[in-house]
Amino acid sequence: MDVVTIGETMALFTPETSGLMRYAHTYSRKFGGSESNVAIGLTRLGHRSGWISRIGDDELGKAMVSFIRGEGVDVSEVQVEKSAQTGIYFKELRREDDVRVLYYRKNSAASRMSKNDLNEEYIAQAKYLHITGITPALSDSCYEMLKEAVHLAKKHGVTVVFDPNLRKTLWSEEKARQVLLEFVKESDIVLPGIAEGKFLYGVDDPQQLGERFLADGSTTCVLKLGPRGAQYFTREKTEFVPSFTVKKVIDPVGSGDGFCSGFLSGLLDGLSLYDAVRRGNGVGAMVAMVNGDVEGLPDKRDLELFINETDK
Ligand code: KDG
Repeated sequence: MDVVTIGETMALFTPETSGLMRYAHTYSRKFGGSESNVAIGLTRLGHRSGWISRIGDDELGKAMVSFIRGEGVDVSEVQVEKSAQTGIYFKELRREDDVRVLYYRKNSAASRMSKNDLNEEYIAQAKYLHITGITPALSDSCYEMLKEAVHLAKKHGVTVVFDPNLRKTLWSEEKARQVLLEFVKESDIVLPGIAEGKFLYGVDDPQQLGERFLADGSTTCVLKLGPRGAQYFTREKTEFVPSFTVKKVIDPVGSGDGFCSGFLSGLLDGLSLYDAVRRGNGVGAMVAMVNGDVEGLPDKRDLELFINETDK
């Protein structure tokens, strides 16, 4: 396995019309979850990924696992929870530049994950463990599980990659700050956005943020700067990597996950950090141009065409 990831995925309903959701009558049903988005992004680019999770014993859960398995992700570590349901979420496309996410996930099947869901050997054989700040916000048992997953990864020399993915609606700001910083300190690579950096350290200057993340222990910090691109920081070097022109943003949700899969794909292929970040930028941009979290994720050929043809 190249990358193992852990987290909740939900059935995703999007109104077929834009505007306030109260006027929507028909919805499309897709699936989305930050961690499985990354896992799918990686298989599209030719890598091997596995996703650890729990689903409800229900039709949406079954369809979700079939879908993710169909994308080539290993789902052998997904458990079925009899006493809770698969979570769902809605993406309300209010206006072109205003997408809102609404969750119906409290006490969901995935929020019941616990340390018992972890198979040490499964984590040990991966090159990277990918985690996000969403999982510890789901429940105390998920928080404990994630800490244990990181402990197992470190024990076996697996590189820990952390995307803070701040979700303010899931927990209090104080708790979020404390727990996210705890995971930052345990991770080898961190992939924050500027807003998350500001939330954690109270500054929004990229250089200062990069230095703060490195001072807290990561060896690499890639700061996502939205449509501008991204800047990476190591102890030796920092470089800004510009993004690609996106003709029209259709749905930016999932772009950060696309970035992460592109970046990890670059590392797995032995690219320089600059080129790995550039690959991340390319995937992130392509995801934003398509409705859905994962529908815009490219295969390698599409990605190369996009990277070579855009901004020539
Ligand atoms: O990054 C995209 C995610 O926000 C989406 O898939 C839903 O995982 C999700 C979450 O918890 O917000």
